[in-house]
Amino acid sequence: MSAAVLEQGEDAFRKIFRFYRRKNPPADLSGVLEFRPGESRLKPVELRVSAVSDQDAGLLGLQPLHQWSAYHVDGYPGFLFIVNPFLPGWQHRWVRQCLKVYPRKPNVCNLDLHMNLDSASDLWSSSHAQLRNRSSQKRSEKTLLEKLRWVTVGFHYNWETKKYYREHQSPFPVDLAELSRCVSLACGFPSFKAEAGILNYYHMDSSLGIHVDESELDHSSPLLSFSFGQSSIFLLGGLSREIAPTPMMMHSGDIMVMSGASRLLYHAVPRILRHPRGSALPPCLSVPPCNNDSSPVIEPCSPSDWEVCKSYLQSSRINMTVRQVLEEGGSFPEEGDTHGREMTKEDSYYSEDNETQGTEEQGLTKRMKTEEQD
Ligand SMILES: O=C(O)CCC(=O)C(=O)O
Ligand SMILES: [Mn+2]
Repeated sequence: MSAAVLEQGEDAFRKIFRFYRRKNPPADLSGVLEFRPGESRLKPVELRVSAVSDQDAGLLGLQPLHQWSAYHVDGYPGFLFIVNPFLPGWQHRWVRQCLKVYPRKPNVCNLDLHMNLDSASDLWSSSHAQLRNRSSQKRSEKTLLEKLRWVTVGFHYNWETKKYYREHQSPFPVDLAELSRCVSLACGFPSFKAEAGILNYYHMDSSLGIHVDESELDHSSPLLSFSFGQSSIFLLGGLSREIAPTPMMMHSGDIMVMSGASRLLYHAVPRILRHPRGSALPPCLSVPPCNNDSSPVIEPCSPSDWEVCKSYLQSSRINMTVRQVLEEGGSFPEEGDTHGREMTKEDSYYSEDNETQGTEEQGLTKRMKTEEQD
């Protein structure tokens, strides 16, 4: 049955979500939009190519802006898709940051609840040897890194209250802020400020539930999304779940920008797709990491770090979303009983003495499922 047959109905989004999440028999992917020239639903976008110098783009591992391919999709004003603009060998550096650096304290991750801070602070050291030596055939116990589901940086999203709090923040990573600044300048959002990041770590059975990102206080700023590793299907819907979503293919290195009329659209990731022919990784990740060019912005990925990342990515996808939370010059509201007050230990979903394990899990499972459910 093609996805088009399922378009009508009360919750058209859910039907299509289930259609693409199905593994057996595998869903027909012929209706999934691929971002390539000649596709009738796409319109090439003129980026602000002079907004970022070739040199500054290069320091982030990005091609000169005039070489990027970016598209609008018919029917989704404000939605922009940039086809992998990374230089060969440079996605590797971002993947390493996602696995080795961003999960460290003071950033927050799903594992904080289940372990003491010492081991949580070093997921990489506890996992790298096992990952590096793993043969792809062998089933072995999951490393901590493979149990990582999300990391938050900057203003930490609270999964329970679905809010951000002034008092619950850690520094936003400088390299990721620079990458976000470059993309937002290229797309015509010069005042965008990277204030909160949610990193999602997916494995082959993971999916991300149907949702709208509306917790940010400023919806006039775009939401940026960066994907690495295995490909996935992304469903972009409308302002209501009754509107059937468009399935889109996201590959490693692709960037999406949700802005304007598309900023508050329903969306979801029903399926991660293993790279088909031969190699376990897509060609852009099958090259060695670029280590001969130094960058003051992003640390290199050594060949031995890449061995670990490579093993991880054989069955994983990483997505980083970057958001501006406050409007320009704005602050958190002072009213209400949760906004604006000092955060107590009980408010923090990773504190040890509250009952938030359940609530954190609820928030997480609602958003991200790792088994075939529903
Ligand atoms: O993984 C993705 O592509 C989407 C992530 C997302 O929608 C989110 O983090 O809000
Ligand atoms: Mn989202």
